[in-house]
Amino acid sequence: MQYTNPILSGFHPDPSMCRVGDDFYLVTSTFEYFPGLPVYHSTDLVTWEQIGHVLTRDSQVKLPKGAPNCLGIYAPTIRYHEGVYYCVVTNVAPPENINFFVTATDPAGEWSEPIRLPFGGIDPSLFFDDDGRVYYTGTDSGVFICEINIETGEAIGEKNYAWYGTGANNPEGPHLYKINGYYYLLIAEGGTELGHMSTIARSKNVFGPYEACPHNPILTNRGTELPIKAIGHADLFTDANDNWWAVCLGIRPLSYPFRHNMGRETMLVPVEWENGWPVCGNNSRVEEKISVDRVVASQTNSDMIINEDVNNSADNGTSDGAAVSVKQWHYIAGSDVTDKFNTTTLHPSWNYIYNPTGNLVEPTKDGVLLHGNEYALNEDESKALICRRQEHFDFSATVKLSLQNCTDDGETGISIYMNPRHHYEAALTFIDGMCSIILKRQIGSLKAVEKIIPCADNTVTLRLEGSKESYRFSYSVNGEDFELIGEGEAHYLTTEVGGCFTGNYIALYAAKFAEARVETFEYKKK
Ligand code: 6LW
Repeated sequence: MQYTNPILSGFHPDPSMCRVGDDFYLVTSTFEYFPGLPVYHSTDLVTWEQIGHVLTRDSQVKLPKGAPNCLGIYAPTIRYHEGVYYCVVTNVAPPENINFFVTATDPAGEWSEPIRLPFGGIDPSLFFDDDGRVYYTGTDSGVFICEINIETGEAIGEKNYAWYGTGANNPEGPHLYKINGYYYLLIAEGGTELGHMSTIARSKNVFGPYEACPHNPILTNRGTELPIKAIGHADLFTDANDNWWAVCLGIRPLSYPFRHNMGRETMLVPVEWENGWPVCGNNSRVEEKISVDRVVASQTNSDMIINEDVNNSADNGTSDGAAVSVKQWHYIAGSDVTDKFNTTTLHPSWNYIYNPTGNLVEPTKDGVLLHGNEYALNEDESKALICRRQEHFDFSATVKLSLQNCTDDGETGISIYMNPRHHYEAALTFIDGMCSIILKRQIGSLKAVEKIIPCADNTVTLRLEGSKESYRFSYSVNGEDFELIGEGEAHYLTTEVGGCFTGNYIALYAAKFAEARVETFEYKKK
């Protein structure tokens, strides 16, 4: 088997995996984006199909405002036990951290209402022991383990601080496993930046004492020349042929000095066992190109579609209006997308920032209507905005939109968006009664309108192109011939400059009471 890391490119941090038969299910953190926690399915570990989201309703989660601080939905864990999928997660919503789990019999959804857990901190995980007991692991002042009642979420007994790691900062992200009679506690250490790593310890007793692996860290790329950096926050699992694997996060910097714009991405690492300890990747290193003598699935030609009657809305933005199959409705991560916006549901790769409120975004059979509210793009509020991850360094994103109604500072456009304080956009607006295309950039407190181009028509096609060096904006009035509007440096829209735990999104928006209609959108990797 040969594959290339990341297996999920763009903003997909803190991966957690479970397998049922030949089917792998993976979830990643989403912070302020809604719906929360995309669920990906694969049978080969390389092609990942988004089959839904875990957190789709206000009754499950209320995302706190506060970007660009790191709030909202952190580090989930997905597990399967006796016919039920469990997803446990933290909503970092000051003044409290709400830890809860939801369940589903089909990982595509719907997932249940939350069951609240009596713990603070972050990075929850569940472990179902073979004697029927269930243990919660989490992180506050250290990594702790506590038995819980899985029906009610209540703690049974005390929290036990099990292991503080090997001495690096931020021991966190624990996952507990039982393998050949030992409890293994896998954690992340070193912080989620360049010093990131995974370490492991084991014990015959669930509450310890835990003995550290003699070759910790079992996963890290710190201090190496390898192109993937900041490897850590891993989850171990097996395939149906009993091969061991880990998923973990890592970053791909744009250049030196190391800055990354696509957030933390999901990597896949083969794992072998030696003397009762896991050996991950190439002696704990994670490479981009991996070739391993393994067969993942127990059967060939397994069907990617796991539930034919889910998402009966074969009401797919990618269709030409003809009936489409469930398979088309689903989204293969990292693939090109053409969205004609001719349905009343949005393609699953679109997100909102925060829980959607009111009727700011209205998908119709004739385009998505964006009803701008009083807020500008740089305000930390719910806005008339839909966005999708930047999944490749080199891409083009093309949108046809029309500005239908607008007050003085209203606008509609396409943005490359890290957070409310860091974004570049090309937009349509009215200036002195004249429709105009503008190029705006904001980097922290620096804000500029860099270009104003009068435009005879209120319908225009805007194109955003990304590369490791720059984001370029161009426009077309006939949809074919494009003229450059301007460009901005990629490295100012990076986590190291102005971000936190997320990666860049491509956003379509209307702001300051502008009314707009988005007709088509196309994302292509180059
Ligand atoms: C997560 C922590 C981490 O809770 O980053 O990389 C935090 N590891 O475990 C946010 O993703």
